[in-house]
Amino acid sequence: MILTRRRVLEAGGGIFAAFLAELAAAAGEPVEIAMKGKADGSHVWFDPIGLHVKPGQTVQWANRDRGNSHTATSYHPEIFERVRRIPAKAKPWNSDYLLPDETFSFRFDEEGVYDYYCVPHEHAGMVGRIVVGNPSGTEVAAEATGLTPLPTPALNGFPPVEEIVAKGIVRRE
Ligand SMILES: [Cu+2]
Repeated sequence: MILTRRRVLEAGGGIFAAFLAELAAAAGEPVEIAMKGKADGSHVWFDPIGLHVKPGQTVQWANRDRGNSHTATSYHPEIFERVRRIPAKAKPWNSDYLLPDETFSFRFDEEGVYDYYCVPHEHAGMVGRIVVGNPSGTEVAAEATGLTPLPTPALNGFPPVEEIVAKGIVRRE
């Protein structure tokens, strides 16, 4: 495992969980993305919201929110007829509803940018982005007739690809 000096310094000054996730990502081990929410349900989010992994790496989503069910669902025409926001050759996924402490795993083989959302909380901006490898840019399919576009809070939620690649992990609460 090789971590750059900058990344080690950043992690040392940050949150330990993020450091562990970064170590796992660097080692090609499964990385957890938590589904979180405030106790009163006023805010829900993926933590981290942005994650950089290697091709072939597995990501596990875990519902760490006592008060809500969540999903991790890729933007893809085959799943709820959504605009595709994952690489053209990639397989779409849908965790279905995860109850508190339930998990779902998916292996990312194709290099590229993957955008996903939580079905019941997309309109609250509960989305996430995973960058696999070092893609040349965000590949988003052209708007196609009959597919449901993203609501504005979702569109505004994705961290920039460059930020994810630079930091490895992007957290926003
Ligand atoms: Cu949710």
